[in-house]
Amino acid sequence: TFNIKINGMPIQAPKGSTILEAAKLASIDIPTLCYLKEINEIGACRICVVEVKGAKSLVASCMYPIAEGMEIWTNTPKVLESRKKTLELILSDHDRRCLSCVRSGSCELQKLCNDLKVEDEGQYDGSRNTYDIDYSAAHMYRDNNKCILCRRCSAICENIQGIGVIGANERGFNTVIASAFDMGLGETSCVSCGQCIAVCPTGALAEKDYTDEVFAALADPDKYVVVQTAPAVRAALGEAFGLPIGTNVQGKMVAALRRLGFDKVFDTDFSADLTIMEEAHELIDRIQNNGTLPLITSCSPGWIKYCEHYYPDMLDNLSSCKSPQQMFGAVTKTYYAEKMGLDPKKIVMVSVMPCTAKKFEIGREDQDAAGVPDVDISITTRELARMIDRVGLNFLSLPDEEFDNPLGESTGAAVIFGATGGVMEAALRTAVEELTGKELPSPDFKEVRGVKGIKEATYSVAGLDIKVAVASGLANARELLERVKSGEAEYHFIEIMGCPGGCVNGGGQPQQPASVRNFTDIRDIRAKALYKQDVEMKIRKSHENPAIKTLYAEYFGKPGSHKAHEILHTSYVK
Ligand code: HC1
Repeated sequence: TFNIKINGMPIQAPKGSTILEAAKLASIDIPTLCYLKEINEIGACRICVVEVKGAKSLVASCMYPIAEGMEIWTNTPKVLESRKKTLELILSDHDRRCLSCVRSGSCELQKLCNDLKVEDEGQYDGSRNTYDIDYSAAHMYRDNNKCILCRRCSAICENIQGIGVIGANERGFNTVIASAFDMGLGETSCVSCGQCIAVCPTGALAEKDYTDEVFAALADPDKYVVVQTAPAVRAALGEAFGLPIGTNVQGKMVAALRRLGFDKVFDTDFSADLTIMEEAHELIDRIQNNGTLPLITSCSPGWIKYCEHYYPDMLDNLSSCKSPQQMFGAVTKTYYAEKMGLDPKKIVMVSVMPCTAKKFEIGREDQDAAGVPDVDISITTRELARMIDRVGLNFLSLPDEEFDNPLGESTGAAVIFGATGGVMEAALRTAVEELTGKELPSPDFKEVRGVKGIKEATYSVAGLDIKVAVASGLANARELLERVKSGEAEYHFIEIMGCPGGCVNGGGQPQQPASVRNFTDIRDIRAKALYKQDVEMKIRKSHENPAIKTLYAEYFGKPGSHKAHEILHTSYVK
């Protein structure tokens, strides 16, 4: 450790710490704007400046390493004035219609302006850049009038997702974050993961909001409006209402949806179990019948689009299973509609997802088992939070309620889908029992858990070494796929999730500011909420879900049947 002084107070901090990190140890939050740990470490915005004894000018604390005996001041008039001036300069070229902004209340720029006592937003008004809003993508819009050029979005797109469809064009005052040749985002090979939205500090990037369409459906007496909620939503929705990260709010979420007026409140976890039935069957079939291996999971639509764009030669490796979101819609509009005597055309299937790519997925081809789209509207966790606020539901004081049945019944295997490695573990719980014909001594496959970008394991099952790998985040996916293509690694089964850490860290989850993200692994904490629920559930294997057993007995026959293929499987675009 080094001995340093911050604001005259002696502290010790580990060697290699930055001033920002050392200050945190002394309970001082130095404000940041561009800096995002391991994602955007460019020291450019100058909000985090501090004084260091002996340094000629203020230094950027996010990048500046501490040294033995260093003396630092984080709160002098010079420091505070500098930060304030930086904010005033940002505001001089910023759309300041904050009241109607989607990020009002969660905007990091707004909070900094308040904290640093910016009183005159127009202090440095002069020339302004104005931009058309880019609505070309299916899942989001880009409003450069609210962009502060922090580059978090382009950094996560390039460094973490390995895609790089947005970046800085032009120079100086004309600098603008855009795609190559100023194409609309919808014309690029953007995969709709929404990670750029998750890290944007302002309202420059946001999902397309479909809450009005949901309210309209709910108000229409001719429509039967069914909602499904993804595994990861329950692990993060509470954050939008001030609850600690990692609070599982399943019960209150169900209560809120019921009070919003949905006719049925169901759970995507049900169809996650169904996915496992189909995918485990597909895996065993490919292993036993020399099918294309490795089999790769197909539930993450960002990953699917990435595979179509960047690895078209591996499309045969993809599972043909629709994602649980889509299977849910397909089962609702076929089996459930028939059972309940409902006209599928009158059912409005709404999904609540941690994901922005799900908005794109609902419009894909071959996702219409009943002749109408399997899913009609997909909203993010954030949009659901907005709906709850709009109708004045006091989320925190709602009771805990249960999902409706039968499509609300699920298992521990399904709920862990929301974390990286969860689909793999759920599939193994079923596939191994199927292959051995014996009950597993424990349903846990802990080797595939955790936030590491690439995980590998080998399991000896019925005389066969089954090799598996799990990747999350698309740069990690690329690394893994390159190893497979070069022959350096061989697997039977691979799980890929588009977002780093899996759906818990999806692009549609409540945004956490840099002040939290830089010091907390939100992926890990949210995932823990799901693994905790798994352990607490009575049934932890998909093939033991009684509602799934009934569904096969009454409708599909067995996994991989002709009818299952027609309704639950899909195809990809080469
Ligand atoms: Fe996911 Fe999935 S786990 S993709 O991460 O397979 O979005 O949560 O709903 O469809 O079940 C997301 C989460 C989600 C699907 C499931």
